[in-house]
Amino acid sequence: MFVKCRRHRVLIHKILLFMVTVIVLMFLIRELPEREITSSKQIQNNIIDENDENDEYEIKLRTYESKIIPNLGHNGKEATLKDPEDNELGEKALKSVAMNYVLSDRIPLNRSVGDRRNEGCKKFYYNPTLTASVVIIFYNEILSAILRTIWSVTLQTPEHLLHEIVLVDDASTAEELKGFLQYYIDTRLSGHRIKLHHLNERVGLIKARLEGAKLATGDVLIFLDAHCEATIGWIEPLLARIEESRSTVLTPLIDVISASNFAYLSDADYTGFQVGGFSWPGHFTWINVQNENDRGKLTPIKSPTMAGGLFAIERKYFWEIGSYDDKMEGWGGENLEISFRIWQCGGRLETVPCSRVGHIFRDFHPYSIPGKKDTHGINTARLAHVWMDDYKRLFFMYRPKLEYSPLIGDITSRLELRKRLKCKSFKWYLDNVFPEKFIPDENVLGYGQVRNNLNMCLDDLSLHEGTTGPLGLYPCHAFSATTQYFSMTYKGKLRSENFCAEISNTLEVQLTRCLKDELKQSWIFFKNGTIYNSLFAKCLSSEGVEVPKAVRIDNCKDSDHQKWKFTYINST
Ligand code: LR7
Ligand code: MN
Repeated sequence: MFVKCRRHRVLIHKILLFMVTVIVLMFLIRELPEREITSSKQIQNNIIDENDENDEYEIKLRTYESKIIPNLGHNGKEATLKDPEDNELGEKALKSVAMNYVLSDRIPLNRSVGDRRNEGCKKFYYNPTLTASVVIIFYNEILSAILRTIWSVTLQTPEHLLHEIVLVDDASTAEELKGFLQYYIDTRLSGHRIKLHHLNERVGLIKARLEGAKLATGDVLIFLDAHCEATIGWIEPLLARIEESRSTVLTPLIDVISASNFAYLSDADYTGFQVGGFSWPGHFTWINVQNENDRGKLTPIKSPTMAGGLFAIERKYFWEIGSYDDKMEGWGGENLEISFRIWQCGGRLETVPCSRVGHIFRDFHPYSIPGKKDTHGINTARLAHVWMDDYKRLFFMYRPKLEYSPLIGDITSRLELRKRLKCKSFKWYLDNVFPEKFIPDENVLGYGQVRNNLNMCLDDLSLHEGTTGPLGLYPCHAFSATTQYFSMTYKGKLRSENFCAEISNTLEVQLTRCLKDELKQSWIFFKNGTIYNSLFAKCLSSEGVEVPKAVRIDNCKDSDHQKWKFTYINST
C-alpha cells in the first residue's frame, strides 16, 4: 500500500512537472519570434517608442501575411480571386493606379514564375566573377510589387554574385514605404544586404537612379523598375558579357507581366523578340532584330536603343561615360540619351536573350510629376541639342515650341562631356548603328503635312505600330501635327515614319508595313500636285471621303480633291 501510494505521488509529481514544462514551453514558443524580431533594435536603440512601433508593424505584417494565398500565381500563371467584392476592388485599383494591387497583395511575395529561358539557353555555361549592385528606385509604388521585385532578385541570384540591393525611395508619400518597409527588410529579409535610402524631396527617376548608383559599391550596376520579377538564370549572362567587354551595356529580355492578373505572359521560346528603336518625336519603340541572320539567335544581339528601366552596366564605366544628365527631371528621355551616348562615345548596347526579367506594364502613370509637366519633351529637347546634331530638326519639327524653350536649361556640361569623350556624330550613329532608320526629309521629293486644295490633310489617325489602318483625312493641324507628317520618297513611297500608303481591294488607301517592290505602294508625285499610282492608273483623291475615313484612288481629273501640297519640297 505504502509503496503504491508513493508511486502514485511520484506519478502525480511527474505529471505536474510535465504540464508545467509544457505550459512554459508553449508560452516561450508563442513569444519567441516577436522577441527575436525586436531584439536587435532593442539593443541598438533602447528606445521604448520604437519598440511600440515595431510591435505595431509586426501586427500589421502578420495581418498582411495571413491574407496571402499560397500558390496563387505560382509559376507565373494568371491569378484570380473568388470573392466578387475583391474583384470589384481590383477593377477599381486598375483604374486608379493601373495595377490590381488587391490581387498583388494576395500573391506570395516569393512566388516563382518558373524558368522562362529558351531551351537553348540552358546549354550555355557562364562563370562570371563580377558582382552586382541591383538598384531599384520607386515613387509611391505598390508595396507588394516592390517586395516581389526584391524577393525575385534575392531568390534568383546566386549569393556570390549579388553584392547588394540598393533601394531608393524618391520621397514617396505613402506611409507604408517608410518605417514599415524598413521593418520588413530587417525582419523578413535579414541576412540579405539591402540598403534602403529615402530622399528628402522628390527628384524624379533620373536623379533617383543617380543617387542609387552613388550608394552602390558592386562591380556592375543593374537597374530595375520597382515592379519587376527576375527569373532563373537572369543575372549570369549579363555579368559574363560585361566581364568580356566592359563597355557593353546590356538589357535583359523584358517580358510582360499583366497589371490586371499578374500572369507572366511571355513564353520561353520567344525567338521573335524585338530590340530598341526610337521615333523622331522622341519616343522609345520596339523594332525587329535588324540583321536577319541574327534573328532567333540566343547570344547577345545589338540594339540601337534601350527602353531604359532594366539594364546592366559596369559601375565605373557608368561614371566614365557620363552617368545621366542630372538636369533631366521627372520621367522620360533619359533612355534615348544614354542609348545615343553609349553608341556615339565608343560603347555598345546589346539585348541578352537568355536573361529574362518580367515587368508590369501599366496603362498610365499612377503618379503626377510636380512642377514642369512635359518632362519627357523637355528632357528630349536637351538630348536633341546635345547628341543629335542637325538631325534634331526632325524632333523639333514635331515639337517646334520646344526648340528654344527656356525650360531646357543649361546644357554646357553635357556638350563638354561629348567633347571630352570625343564622341562620334549622330550621322555616324544612323549610318552604322541604325542604318534602316527612315529619315523623313532625306532622299525625298517632299515632306511635312500633305494638304489638298480644300485645306484638308492626310492623317495617320494615331495608328499604332505593328498594325494597319486607314490613311485618313482630317482638318490640318496648326502645330505638333504628329499624325500628319508624311514623305514622298525618291523611290515612290508615300509614307509616314513607320507606315507606307497602300491601295486596298476596295480602292481605299491603307497605311501598312512598307514593302519593297510592291506596286500597290508605288506612287508618282507630279508637279501639278497629283499623286498617281500606275498599277491602277488612278489618282489619290479625297472626293466623297467622310472625315476622318480613308482617302481613295479615283480616275484622275482636274479637281481640288486631287491636288496635294507638301509643306516642304526638295528643290534638288
Ligand atoms: O518621379 C518618379 N520617381 C521614381 O522613382 C517617377 C518614377 N519613379 C520610379 C518608378 O517608381 C519606377 O520604379 O521610376 C521607375 C520607372 O517608372 P515607371 O515604371 O513609371 O516607368 P515606365 O516603365 O512607364 O517607363 C520606361 O521609361 C522610363 C523613361 O523615363 C524609364 O526609363 C522606365 O524605367 C522605363 N521602364 C522600362 O524600361 C520597363 C520596360 C518598359 C518598356 C518599354
Ligand atoms: Mn515601369
